[in-house]
Amino acid sequence: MTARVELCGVALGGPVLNGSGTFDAIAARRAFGDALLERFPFDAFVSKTITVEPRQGNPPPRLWETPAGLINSIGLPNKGLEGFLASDLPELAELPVPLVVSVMGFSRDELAALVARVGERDEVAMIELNVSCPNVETGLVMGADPAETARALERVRPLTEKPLIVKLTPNAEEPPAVAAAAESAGADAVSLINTLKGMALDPETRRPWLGAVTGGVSGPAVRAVALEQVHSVSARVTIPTIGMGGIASGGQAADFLAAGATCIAVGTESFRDPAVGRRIASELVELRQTRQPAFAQSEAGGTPSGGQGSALLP
Ligand code: RRO
Repeated sequence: MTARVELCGVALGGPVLNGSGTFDAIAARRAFGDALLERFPFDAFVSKTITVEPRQGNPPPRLWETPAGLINSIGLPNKGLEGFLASDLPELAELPVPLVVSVMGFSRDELAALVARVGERDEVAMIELNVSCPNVETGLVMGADPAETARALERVRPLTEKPLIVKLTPNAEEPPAVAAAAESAGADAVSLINTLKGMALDPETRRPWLGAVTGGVSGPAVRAVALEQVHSVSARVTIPTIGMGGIASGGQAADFLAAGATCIAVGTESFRDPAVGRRIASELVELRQTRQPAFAQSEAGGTPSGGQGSALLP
C-alpha cells in the first residue's frame, strides 16, 4: 500500500512523479503495451515540455555521461502546441494517473497561449511552467530572476483555474527568492531542480562534445545541491514543493520528503531502469514502516520547515 498524497487539490496514489522529459510514456506504451498501464511507475505523469511552435531540438551529440551523472542538451524537440493537442494528449490521457503538461514560452505571450489552450483540456490535471530550461539558444531563462518569474505568473494566472507548478532553475542566484516570487504571483506549487548548467570536452579534440556546446547536468552528481535547494525553498514558501535531483532509491526520496518536499520526482535513473519509480515507491513504504524521524523536526531545531512539510514521514 502506498501512502496517498494530495498535491494542489489533486489526489495521487503516492508521492512519486517523473521529472519532465525523462520518461517517454508514449514510446513506453508501444514497447510494453497495456502492461505499462497496469503497473505504471509514477503516481502522476509530467509530459516533456512543449512550446508553441514545433522544434527539432539541438544538433547532436546531445548526451555526455559524467561520473555519477549525465549532461543533456536535448533542446526541447516537440510537435508544438497544436501537434501535442492533436496527437500526444489523447495518448497521454489514457495513462492511469493524473497528467501534468509542461510548457515553455519564449515570451510571456507564448506562455499565455500555451496555458490558455492546455488549461481548457479536461484531460490535464495540472500545468508545469518550465521557466528553467538551460538548453535554449537565446540563453533567456525567465526563472533566473524573481521579478521576471512573477511577471510571467501574473500574466498566465488569470487564464486557467488549473494548478500551476513552476519548475525552478538551480542556476538562479537565489532559488528561494524566485520561489517566493512565484508563490506571491499565484503559483500553486514549485518543482526543483532542473539541471545545472555544465559542459564536457571531447577528450581527443578538446573541443565541446555537445552539439550545442553546453548542457544541463543531472543524476546523483547533483543530488546534494538539489537537496539543499529543496530544503531552502520549502522553508521559504507555503505552497508544496516537488523535489528532484539524482533520486535513485527510497532512502534518497525520503531525504527530499524530510527536507520539506510534498512529492518527489525521478529523472535520470529512469533512463537506466524505466520501472524505478515503483521500486522507489515500495522502498518509501518500507521506510515509513520503520518511522524514521523527519529532518525538519529532528535536526533543524524543532520547527518544521515551510511548505507542506513531509508527506510521508511522521
Ligand atoms: O530539452 C532539454 O534540453 C531540456 C529541458 Br526543456 C529542460 O528543462 N531541462 C533539461 O535539462 N533539458
